[in-house]
Amino acid sequence: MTTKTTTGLSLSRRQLLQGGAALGFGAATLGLSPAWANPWGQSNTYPQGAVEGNDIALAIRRETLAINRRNTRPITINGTSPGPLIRLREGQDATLRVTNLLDEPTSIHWHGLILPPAVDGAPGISFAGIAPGETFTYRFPVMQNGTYWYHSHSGLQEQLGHAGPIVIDAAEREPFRFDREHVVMLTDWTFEEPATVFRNLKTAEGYYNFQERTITDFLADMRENGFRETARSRAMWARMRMSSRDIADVTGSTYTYLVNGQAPEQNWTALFKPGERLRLRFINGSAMTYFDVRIPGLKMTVVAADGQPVQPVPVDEFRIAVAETYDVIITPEAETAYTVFAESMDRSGFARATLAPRLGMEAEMPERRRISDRGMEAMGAHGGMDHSDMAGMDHSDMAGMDHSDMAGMDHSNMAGMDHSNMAGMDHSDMQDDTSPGASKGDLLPAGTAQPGSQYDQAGIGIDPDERRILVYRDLKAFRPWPDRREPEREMEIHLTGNMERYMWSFDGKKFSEVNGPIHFRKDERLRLVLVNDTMMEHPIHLHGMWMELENGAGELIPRKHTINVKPGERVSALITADAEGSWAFHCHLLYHMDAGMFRVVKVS
Ligand SMILES: [Cu+2]
Repeated sequence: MTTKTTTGLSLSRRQLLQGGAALGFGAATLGLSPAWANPWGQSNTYPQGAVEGNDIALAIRRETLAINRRNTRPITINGTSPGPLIRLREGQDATLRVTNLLDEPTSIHWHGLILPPAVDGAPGISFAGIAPGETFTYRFPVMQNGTYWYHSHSGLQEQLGHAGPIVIDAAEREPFRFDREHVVMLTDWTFEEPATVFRNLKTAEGYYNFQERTITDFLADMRENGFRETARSRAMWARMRMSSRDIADVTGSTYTYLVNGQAPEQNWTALFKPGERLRLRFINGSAMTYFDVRIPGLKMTVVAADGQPVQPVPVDEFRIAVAETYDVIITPEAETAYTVFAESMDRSGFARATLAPRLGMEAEMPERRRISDRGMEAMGAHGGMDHSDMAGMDHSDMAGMDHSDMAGMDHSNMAGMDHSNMAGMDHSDMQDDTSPGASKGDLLPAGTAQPGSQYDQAGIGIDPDERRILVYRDLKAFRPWPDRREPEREMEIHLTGNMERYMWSFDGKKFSEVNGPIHFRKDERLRLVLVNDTMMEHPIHLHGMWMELENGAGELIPRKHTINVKPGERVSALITADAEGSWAFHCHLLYHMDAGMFRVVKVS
């Protein structure tokens, strides 16, 4: 038995640890396993403990635990939720034995890891799932390094806390230095059963959206924009049967936002010595929540995205889509506390932690920002496009719309967009359900930013003039990735949905309605174009292969496992289809995936 486990503590001991003593430097002094130390002698604090070694055992069960000091029944991994940090080493062979102690099937997907399809962990694709009472052994070579995470790929289990962080230590020195590191895993917890949340979403549009505009908002708008403008803008949204506040479909009205399993009042605290370079490994392990992350008083330097090293980008704030990871370096110089503040994108709540030189210190929390409205920019990329996919919308009203209304609106998002290309686009291939997209004669050169993108925008509710905010345009690979071929063909997939009936799909078809997989030819280089025909963000995740985001970085094109597509946006990614087998491809918003925004990609 080579597994070293730091989670095998009695509950009282663990509670003691969570209470504070071990949150910072304590791990070593309390005699915990050296699992904390990585090859360069840095330490990592993560309150749920770590497992490492060549043979790791994980037990999945549902049990009573306190979350935000209230007893509830999450799914735990080795007794904690979120689960322990799994610490691997680039170049090792990993063996992970997962025992299902639930009364239903389960699974673990290793999010962002490149591995054989049989151990990818998406049930019904190349793996049957793990039956109750069964132990499934995942064995794979670890061929990469960086910050990743794991989660259930069965039903809605991820919403019950069946997730945890993965850190893979690099075989060689990484291209940035740091003295100490901390995992910051963000999740959204609800005391409701996930099935109830899903039912609520299906039966009542906007069920969790308690931030509908009020008469007070109306009066405030009127003062700002005048009566005509305000009335028209509201009438327009009403005609489109959408609320400009449908920014998140599940909100702080049911969610408690957690950092490493701790609610804002519990204030998870990580320690530092002034002058140290700290590496924070941010993981968005939420089911549904995008976060805007900042540490008031500190500049953050983004050094990795989705586990992959990028050219350093100094920022004041970054938005992290569901399932993304970002590594940042900070250097707190002062003997003072700092707040790590992660506001949910819709502003309905926040997660919070503290960085401090000593336990018990606290910094002020920044002022909460106002919820923002989705303006017409959400409709931006749709100029000239076929809206027939958007079944729930009545476009007849829009035809009659007085577009002079739009004059007063903020078109800045649209400025970078070239609509001329889109008008001439051929949408005929959208009708084909099994092979969206077809070979096209004139492909734009690889690495250039494609039209319709908003890579220089952070997205709704975030003001780029206020502070320096990370945008996709900033992401440049630390060094060029090996396959620099031009794409041989282009495949276009539309992200589609019907908000009223809570149906989410690709190319207008739910997963249950499609006949077969999307086909990639083995070893082909292809361009995947994602067009978001909906009013919501979708973080799109491809298993088994990287997606290289065509954000204009030329040969330093960055690669990602999850790409956020903003409302109305068109993004493109290059893929080297080198991973033979069947792979999941889906929106990483849990309820969108479950509703049908899911496909199988077959590489053969
Ligand atoms: Cu989605």
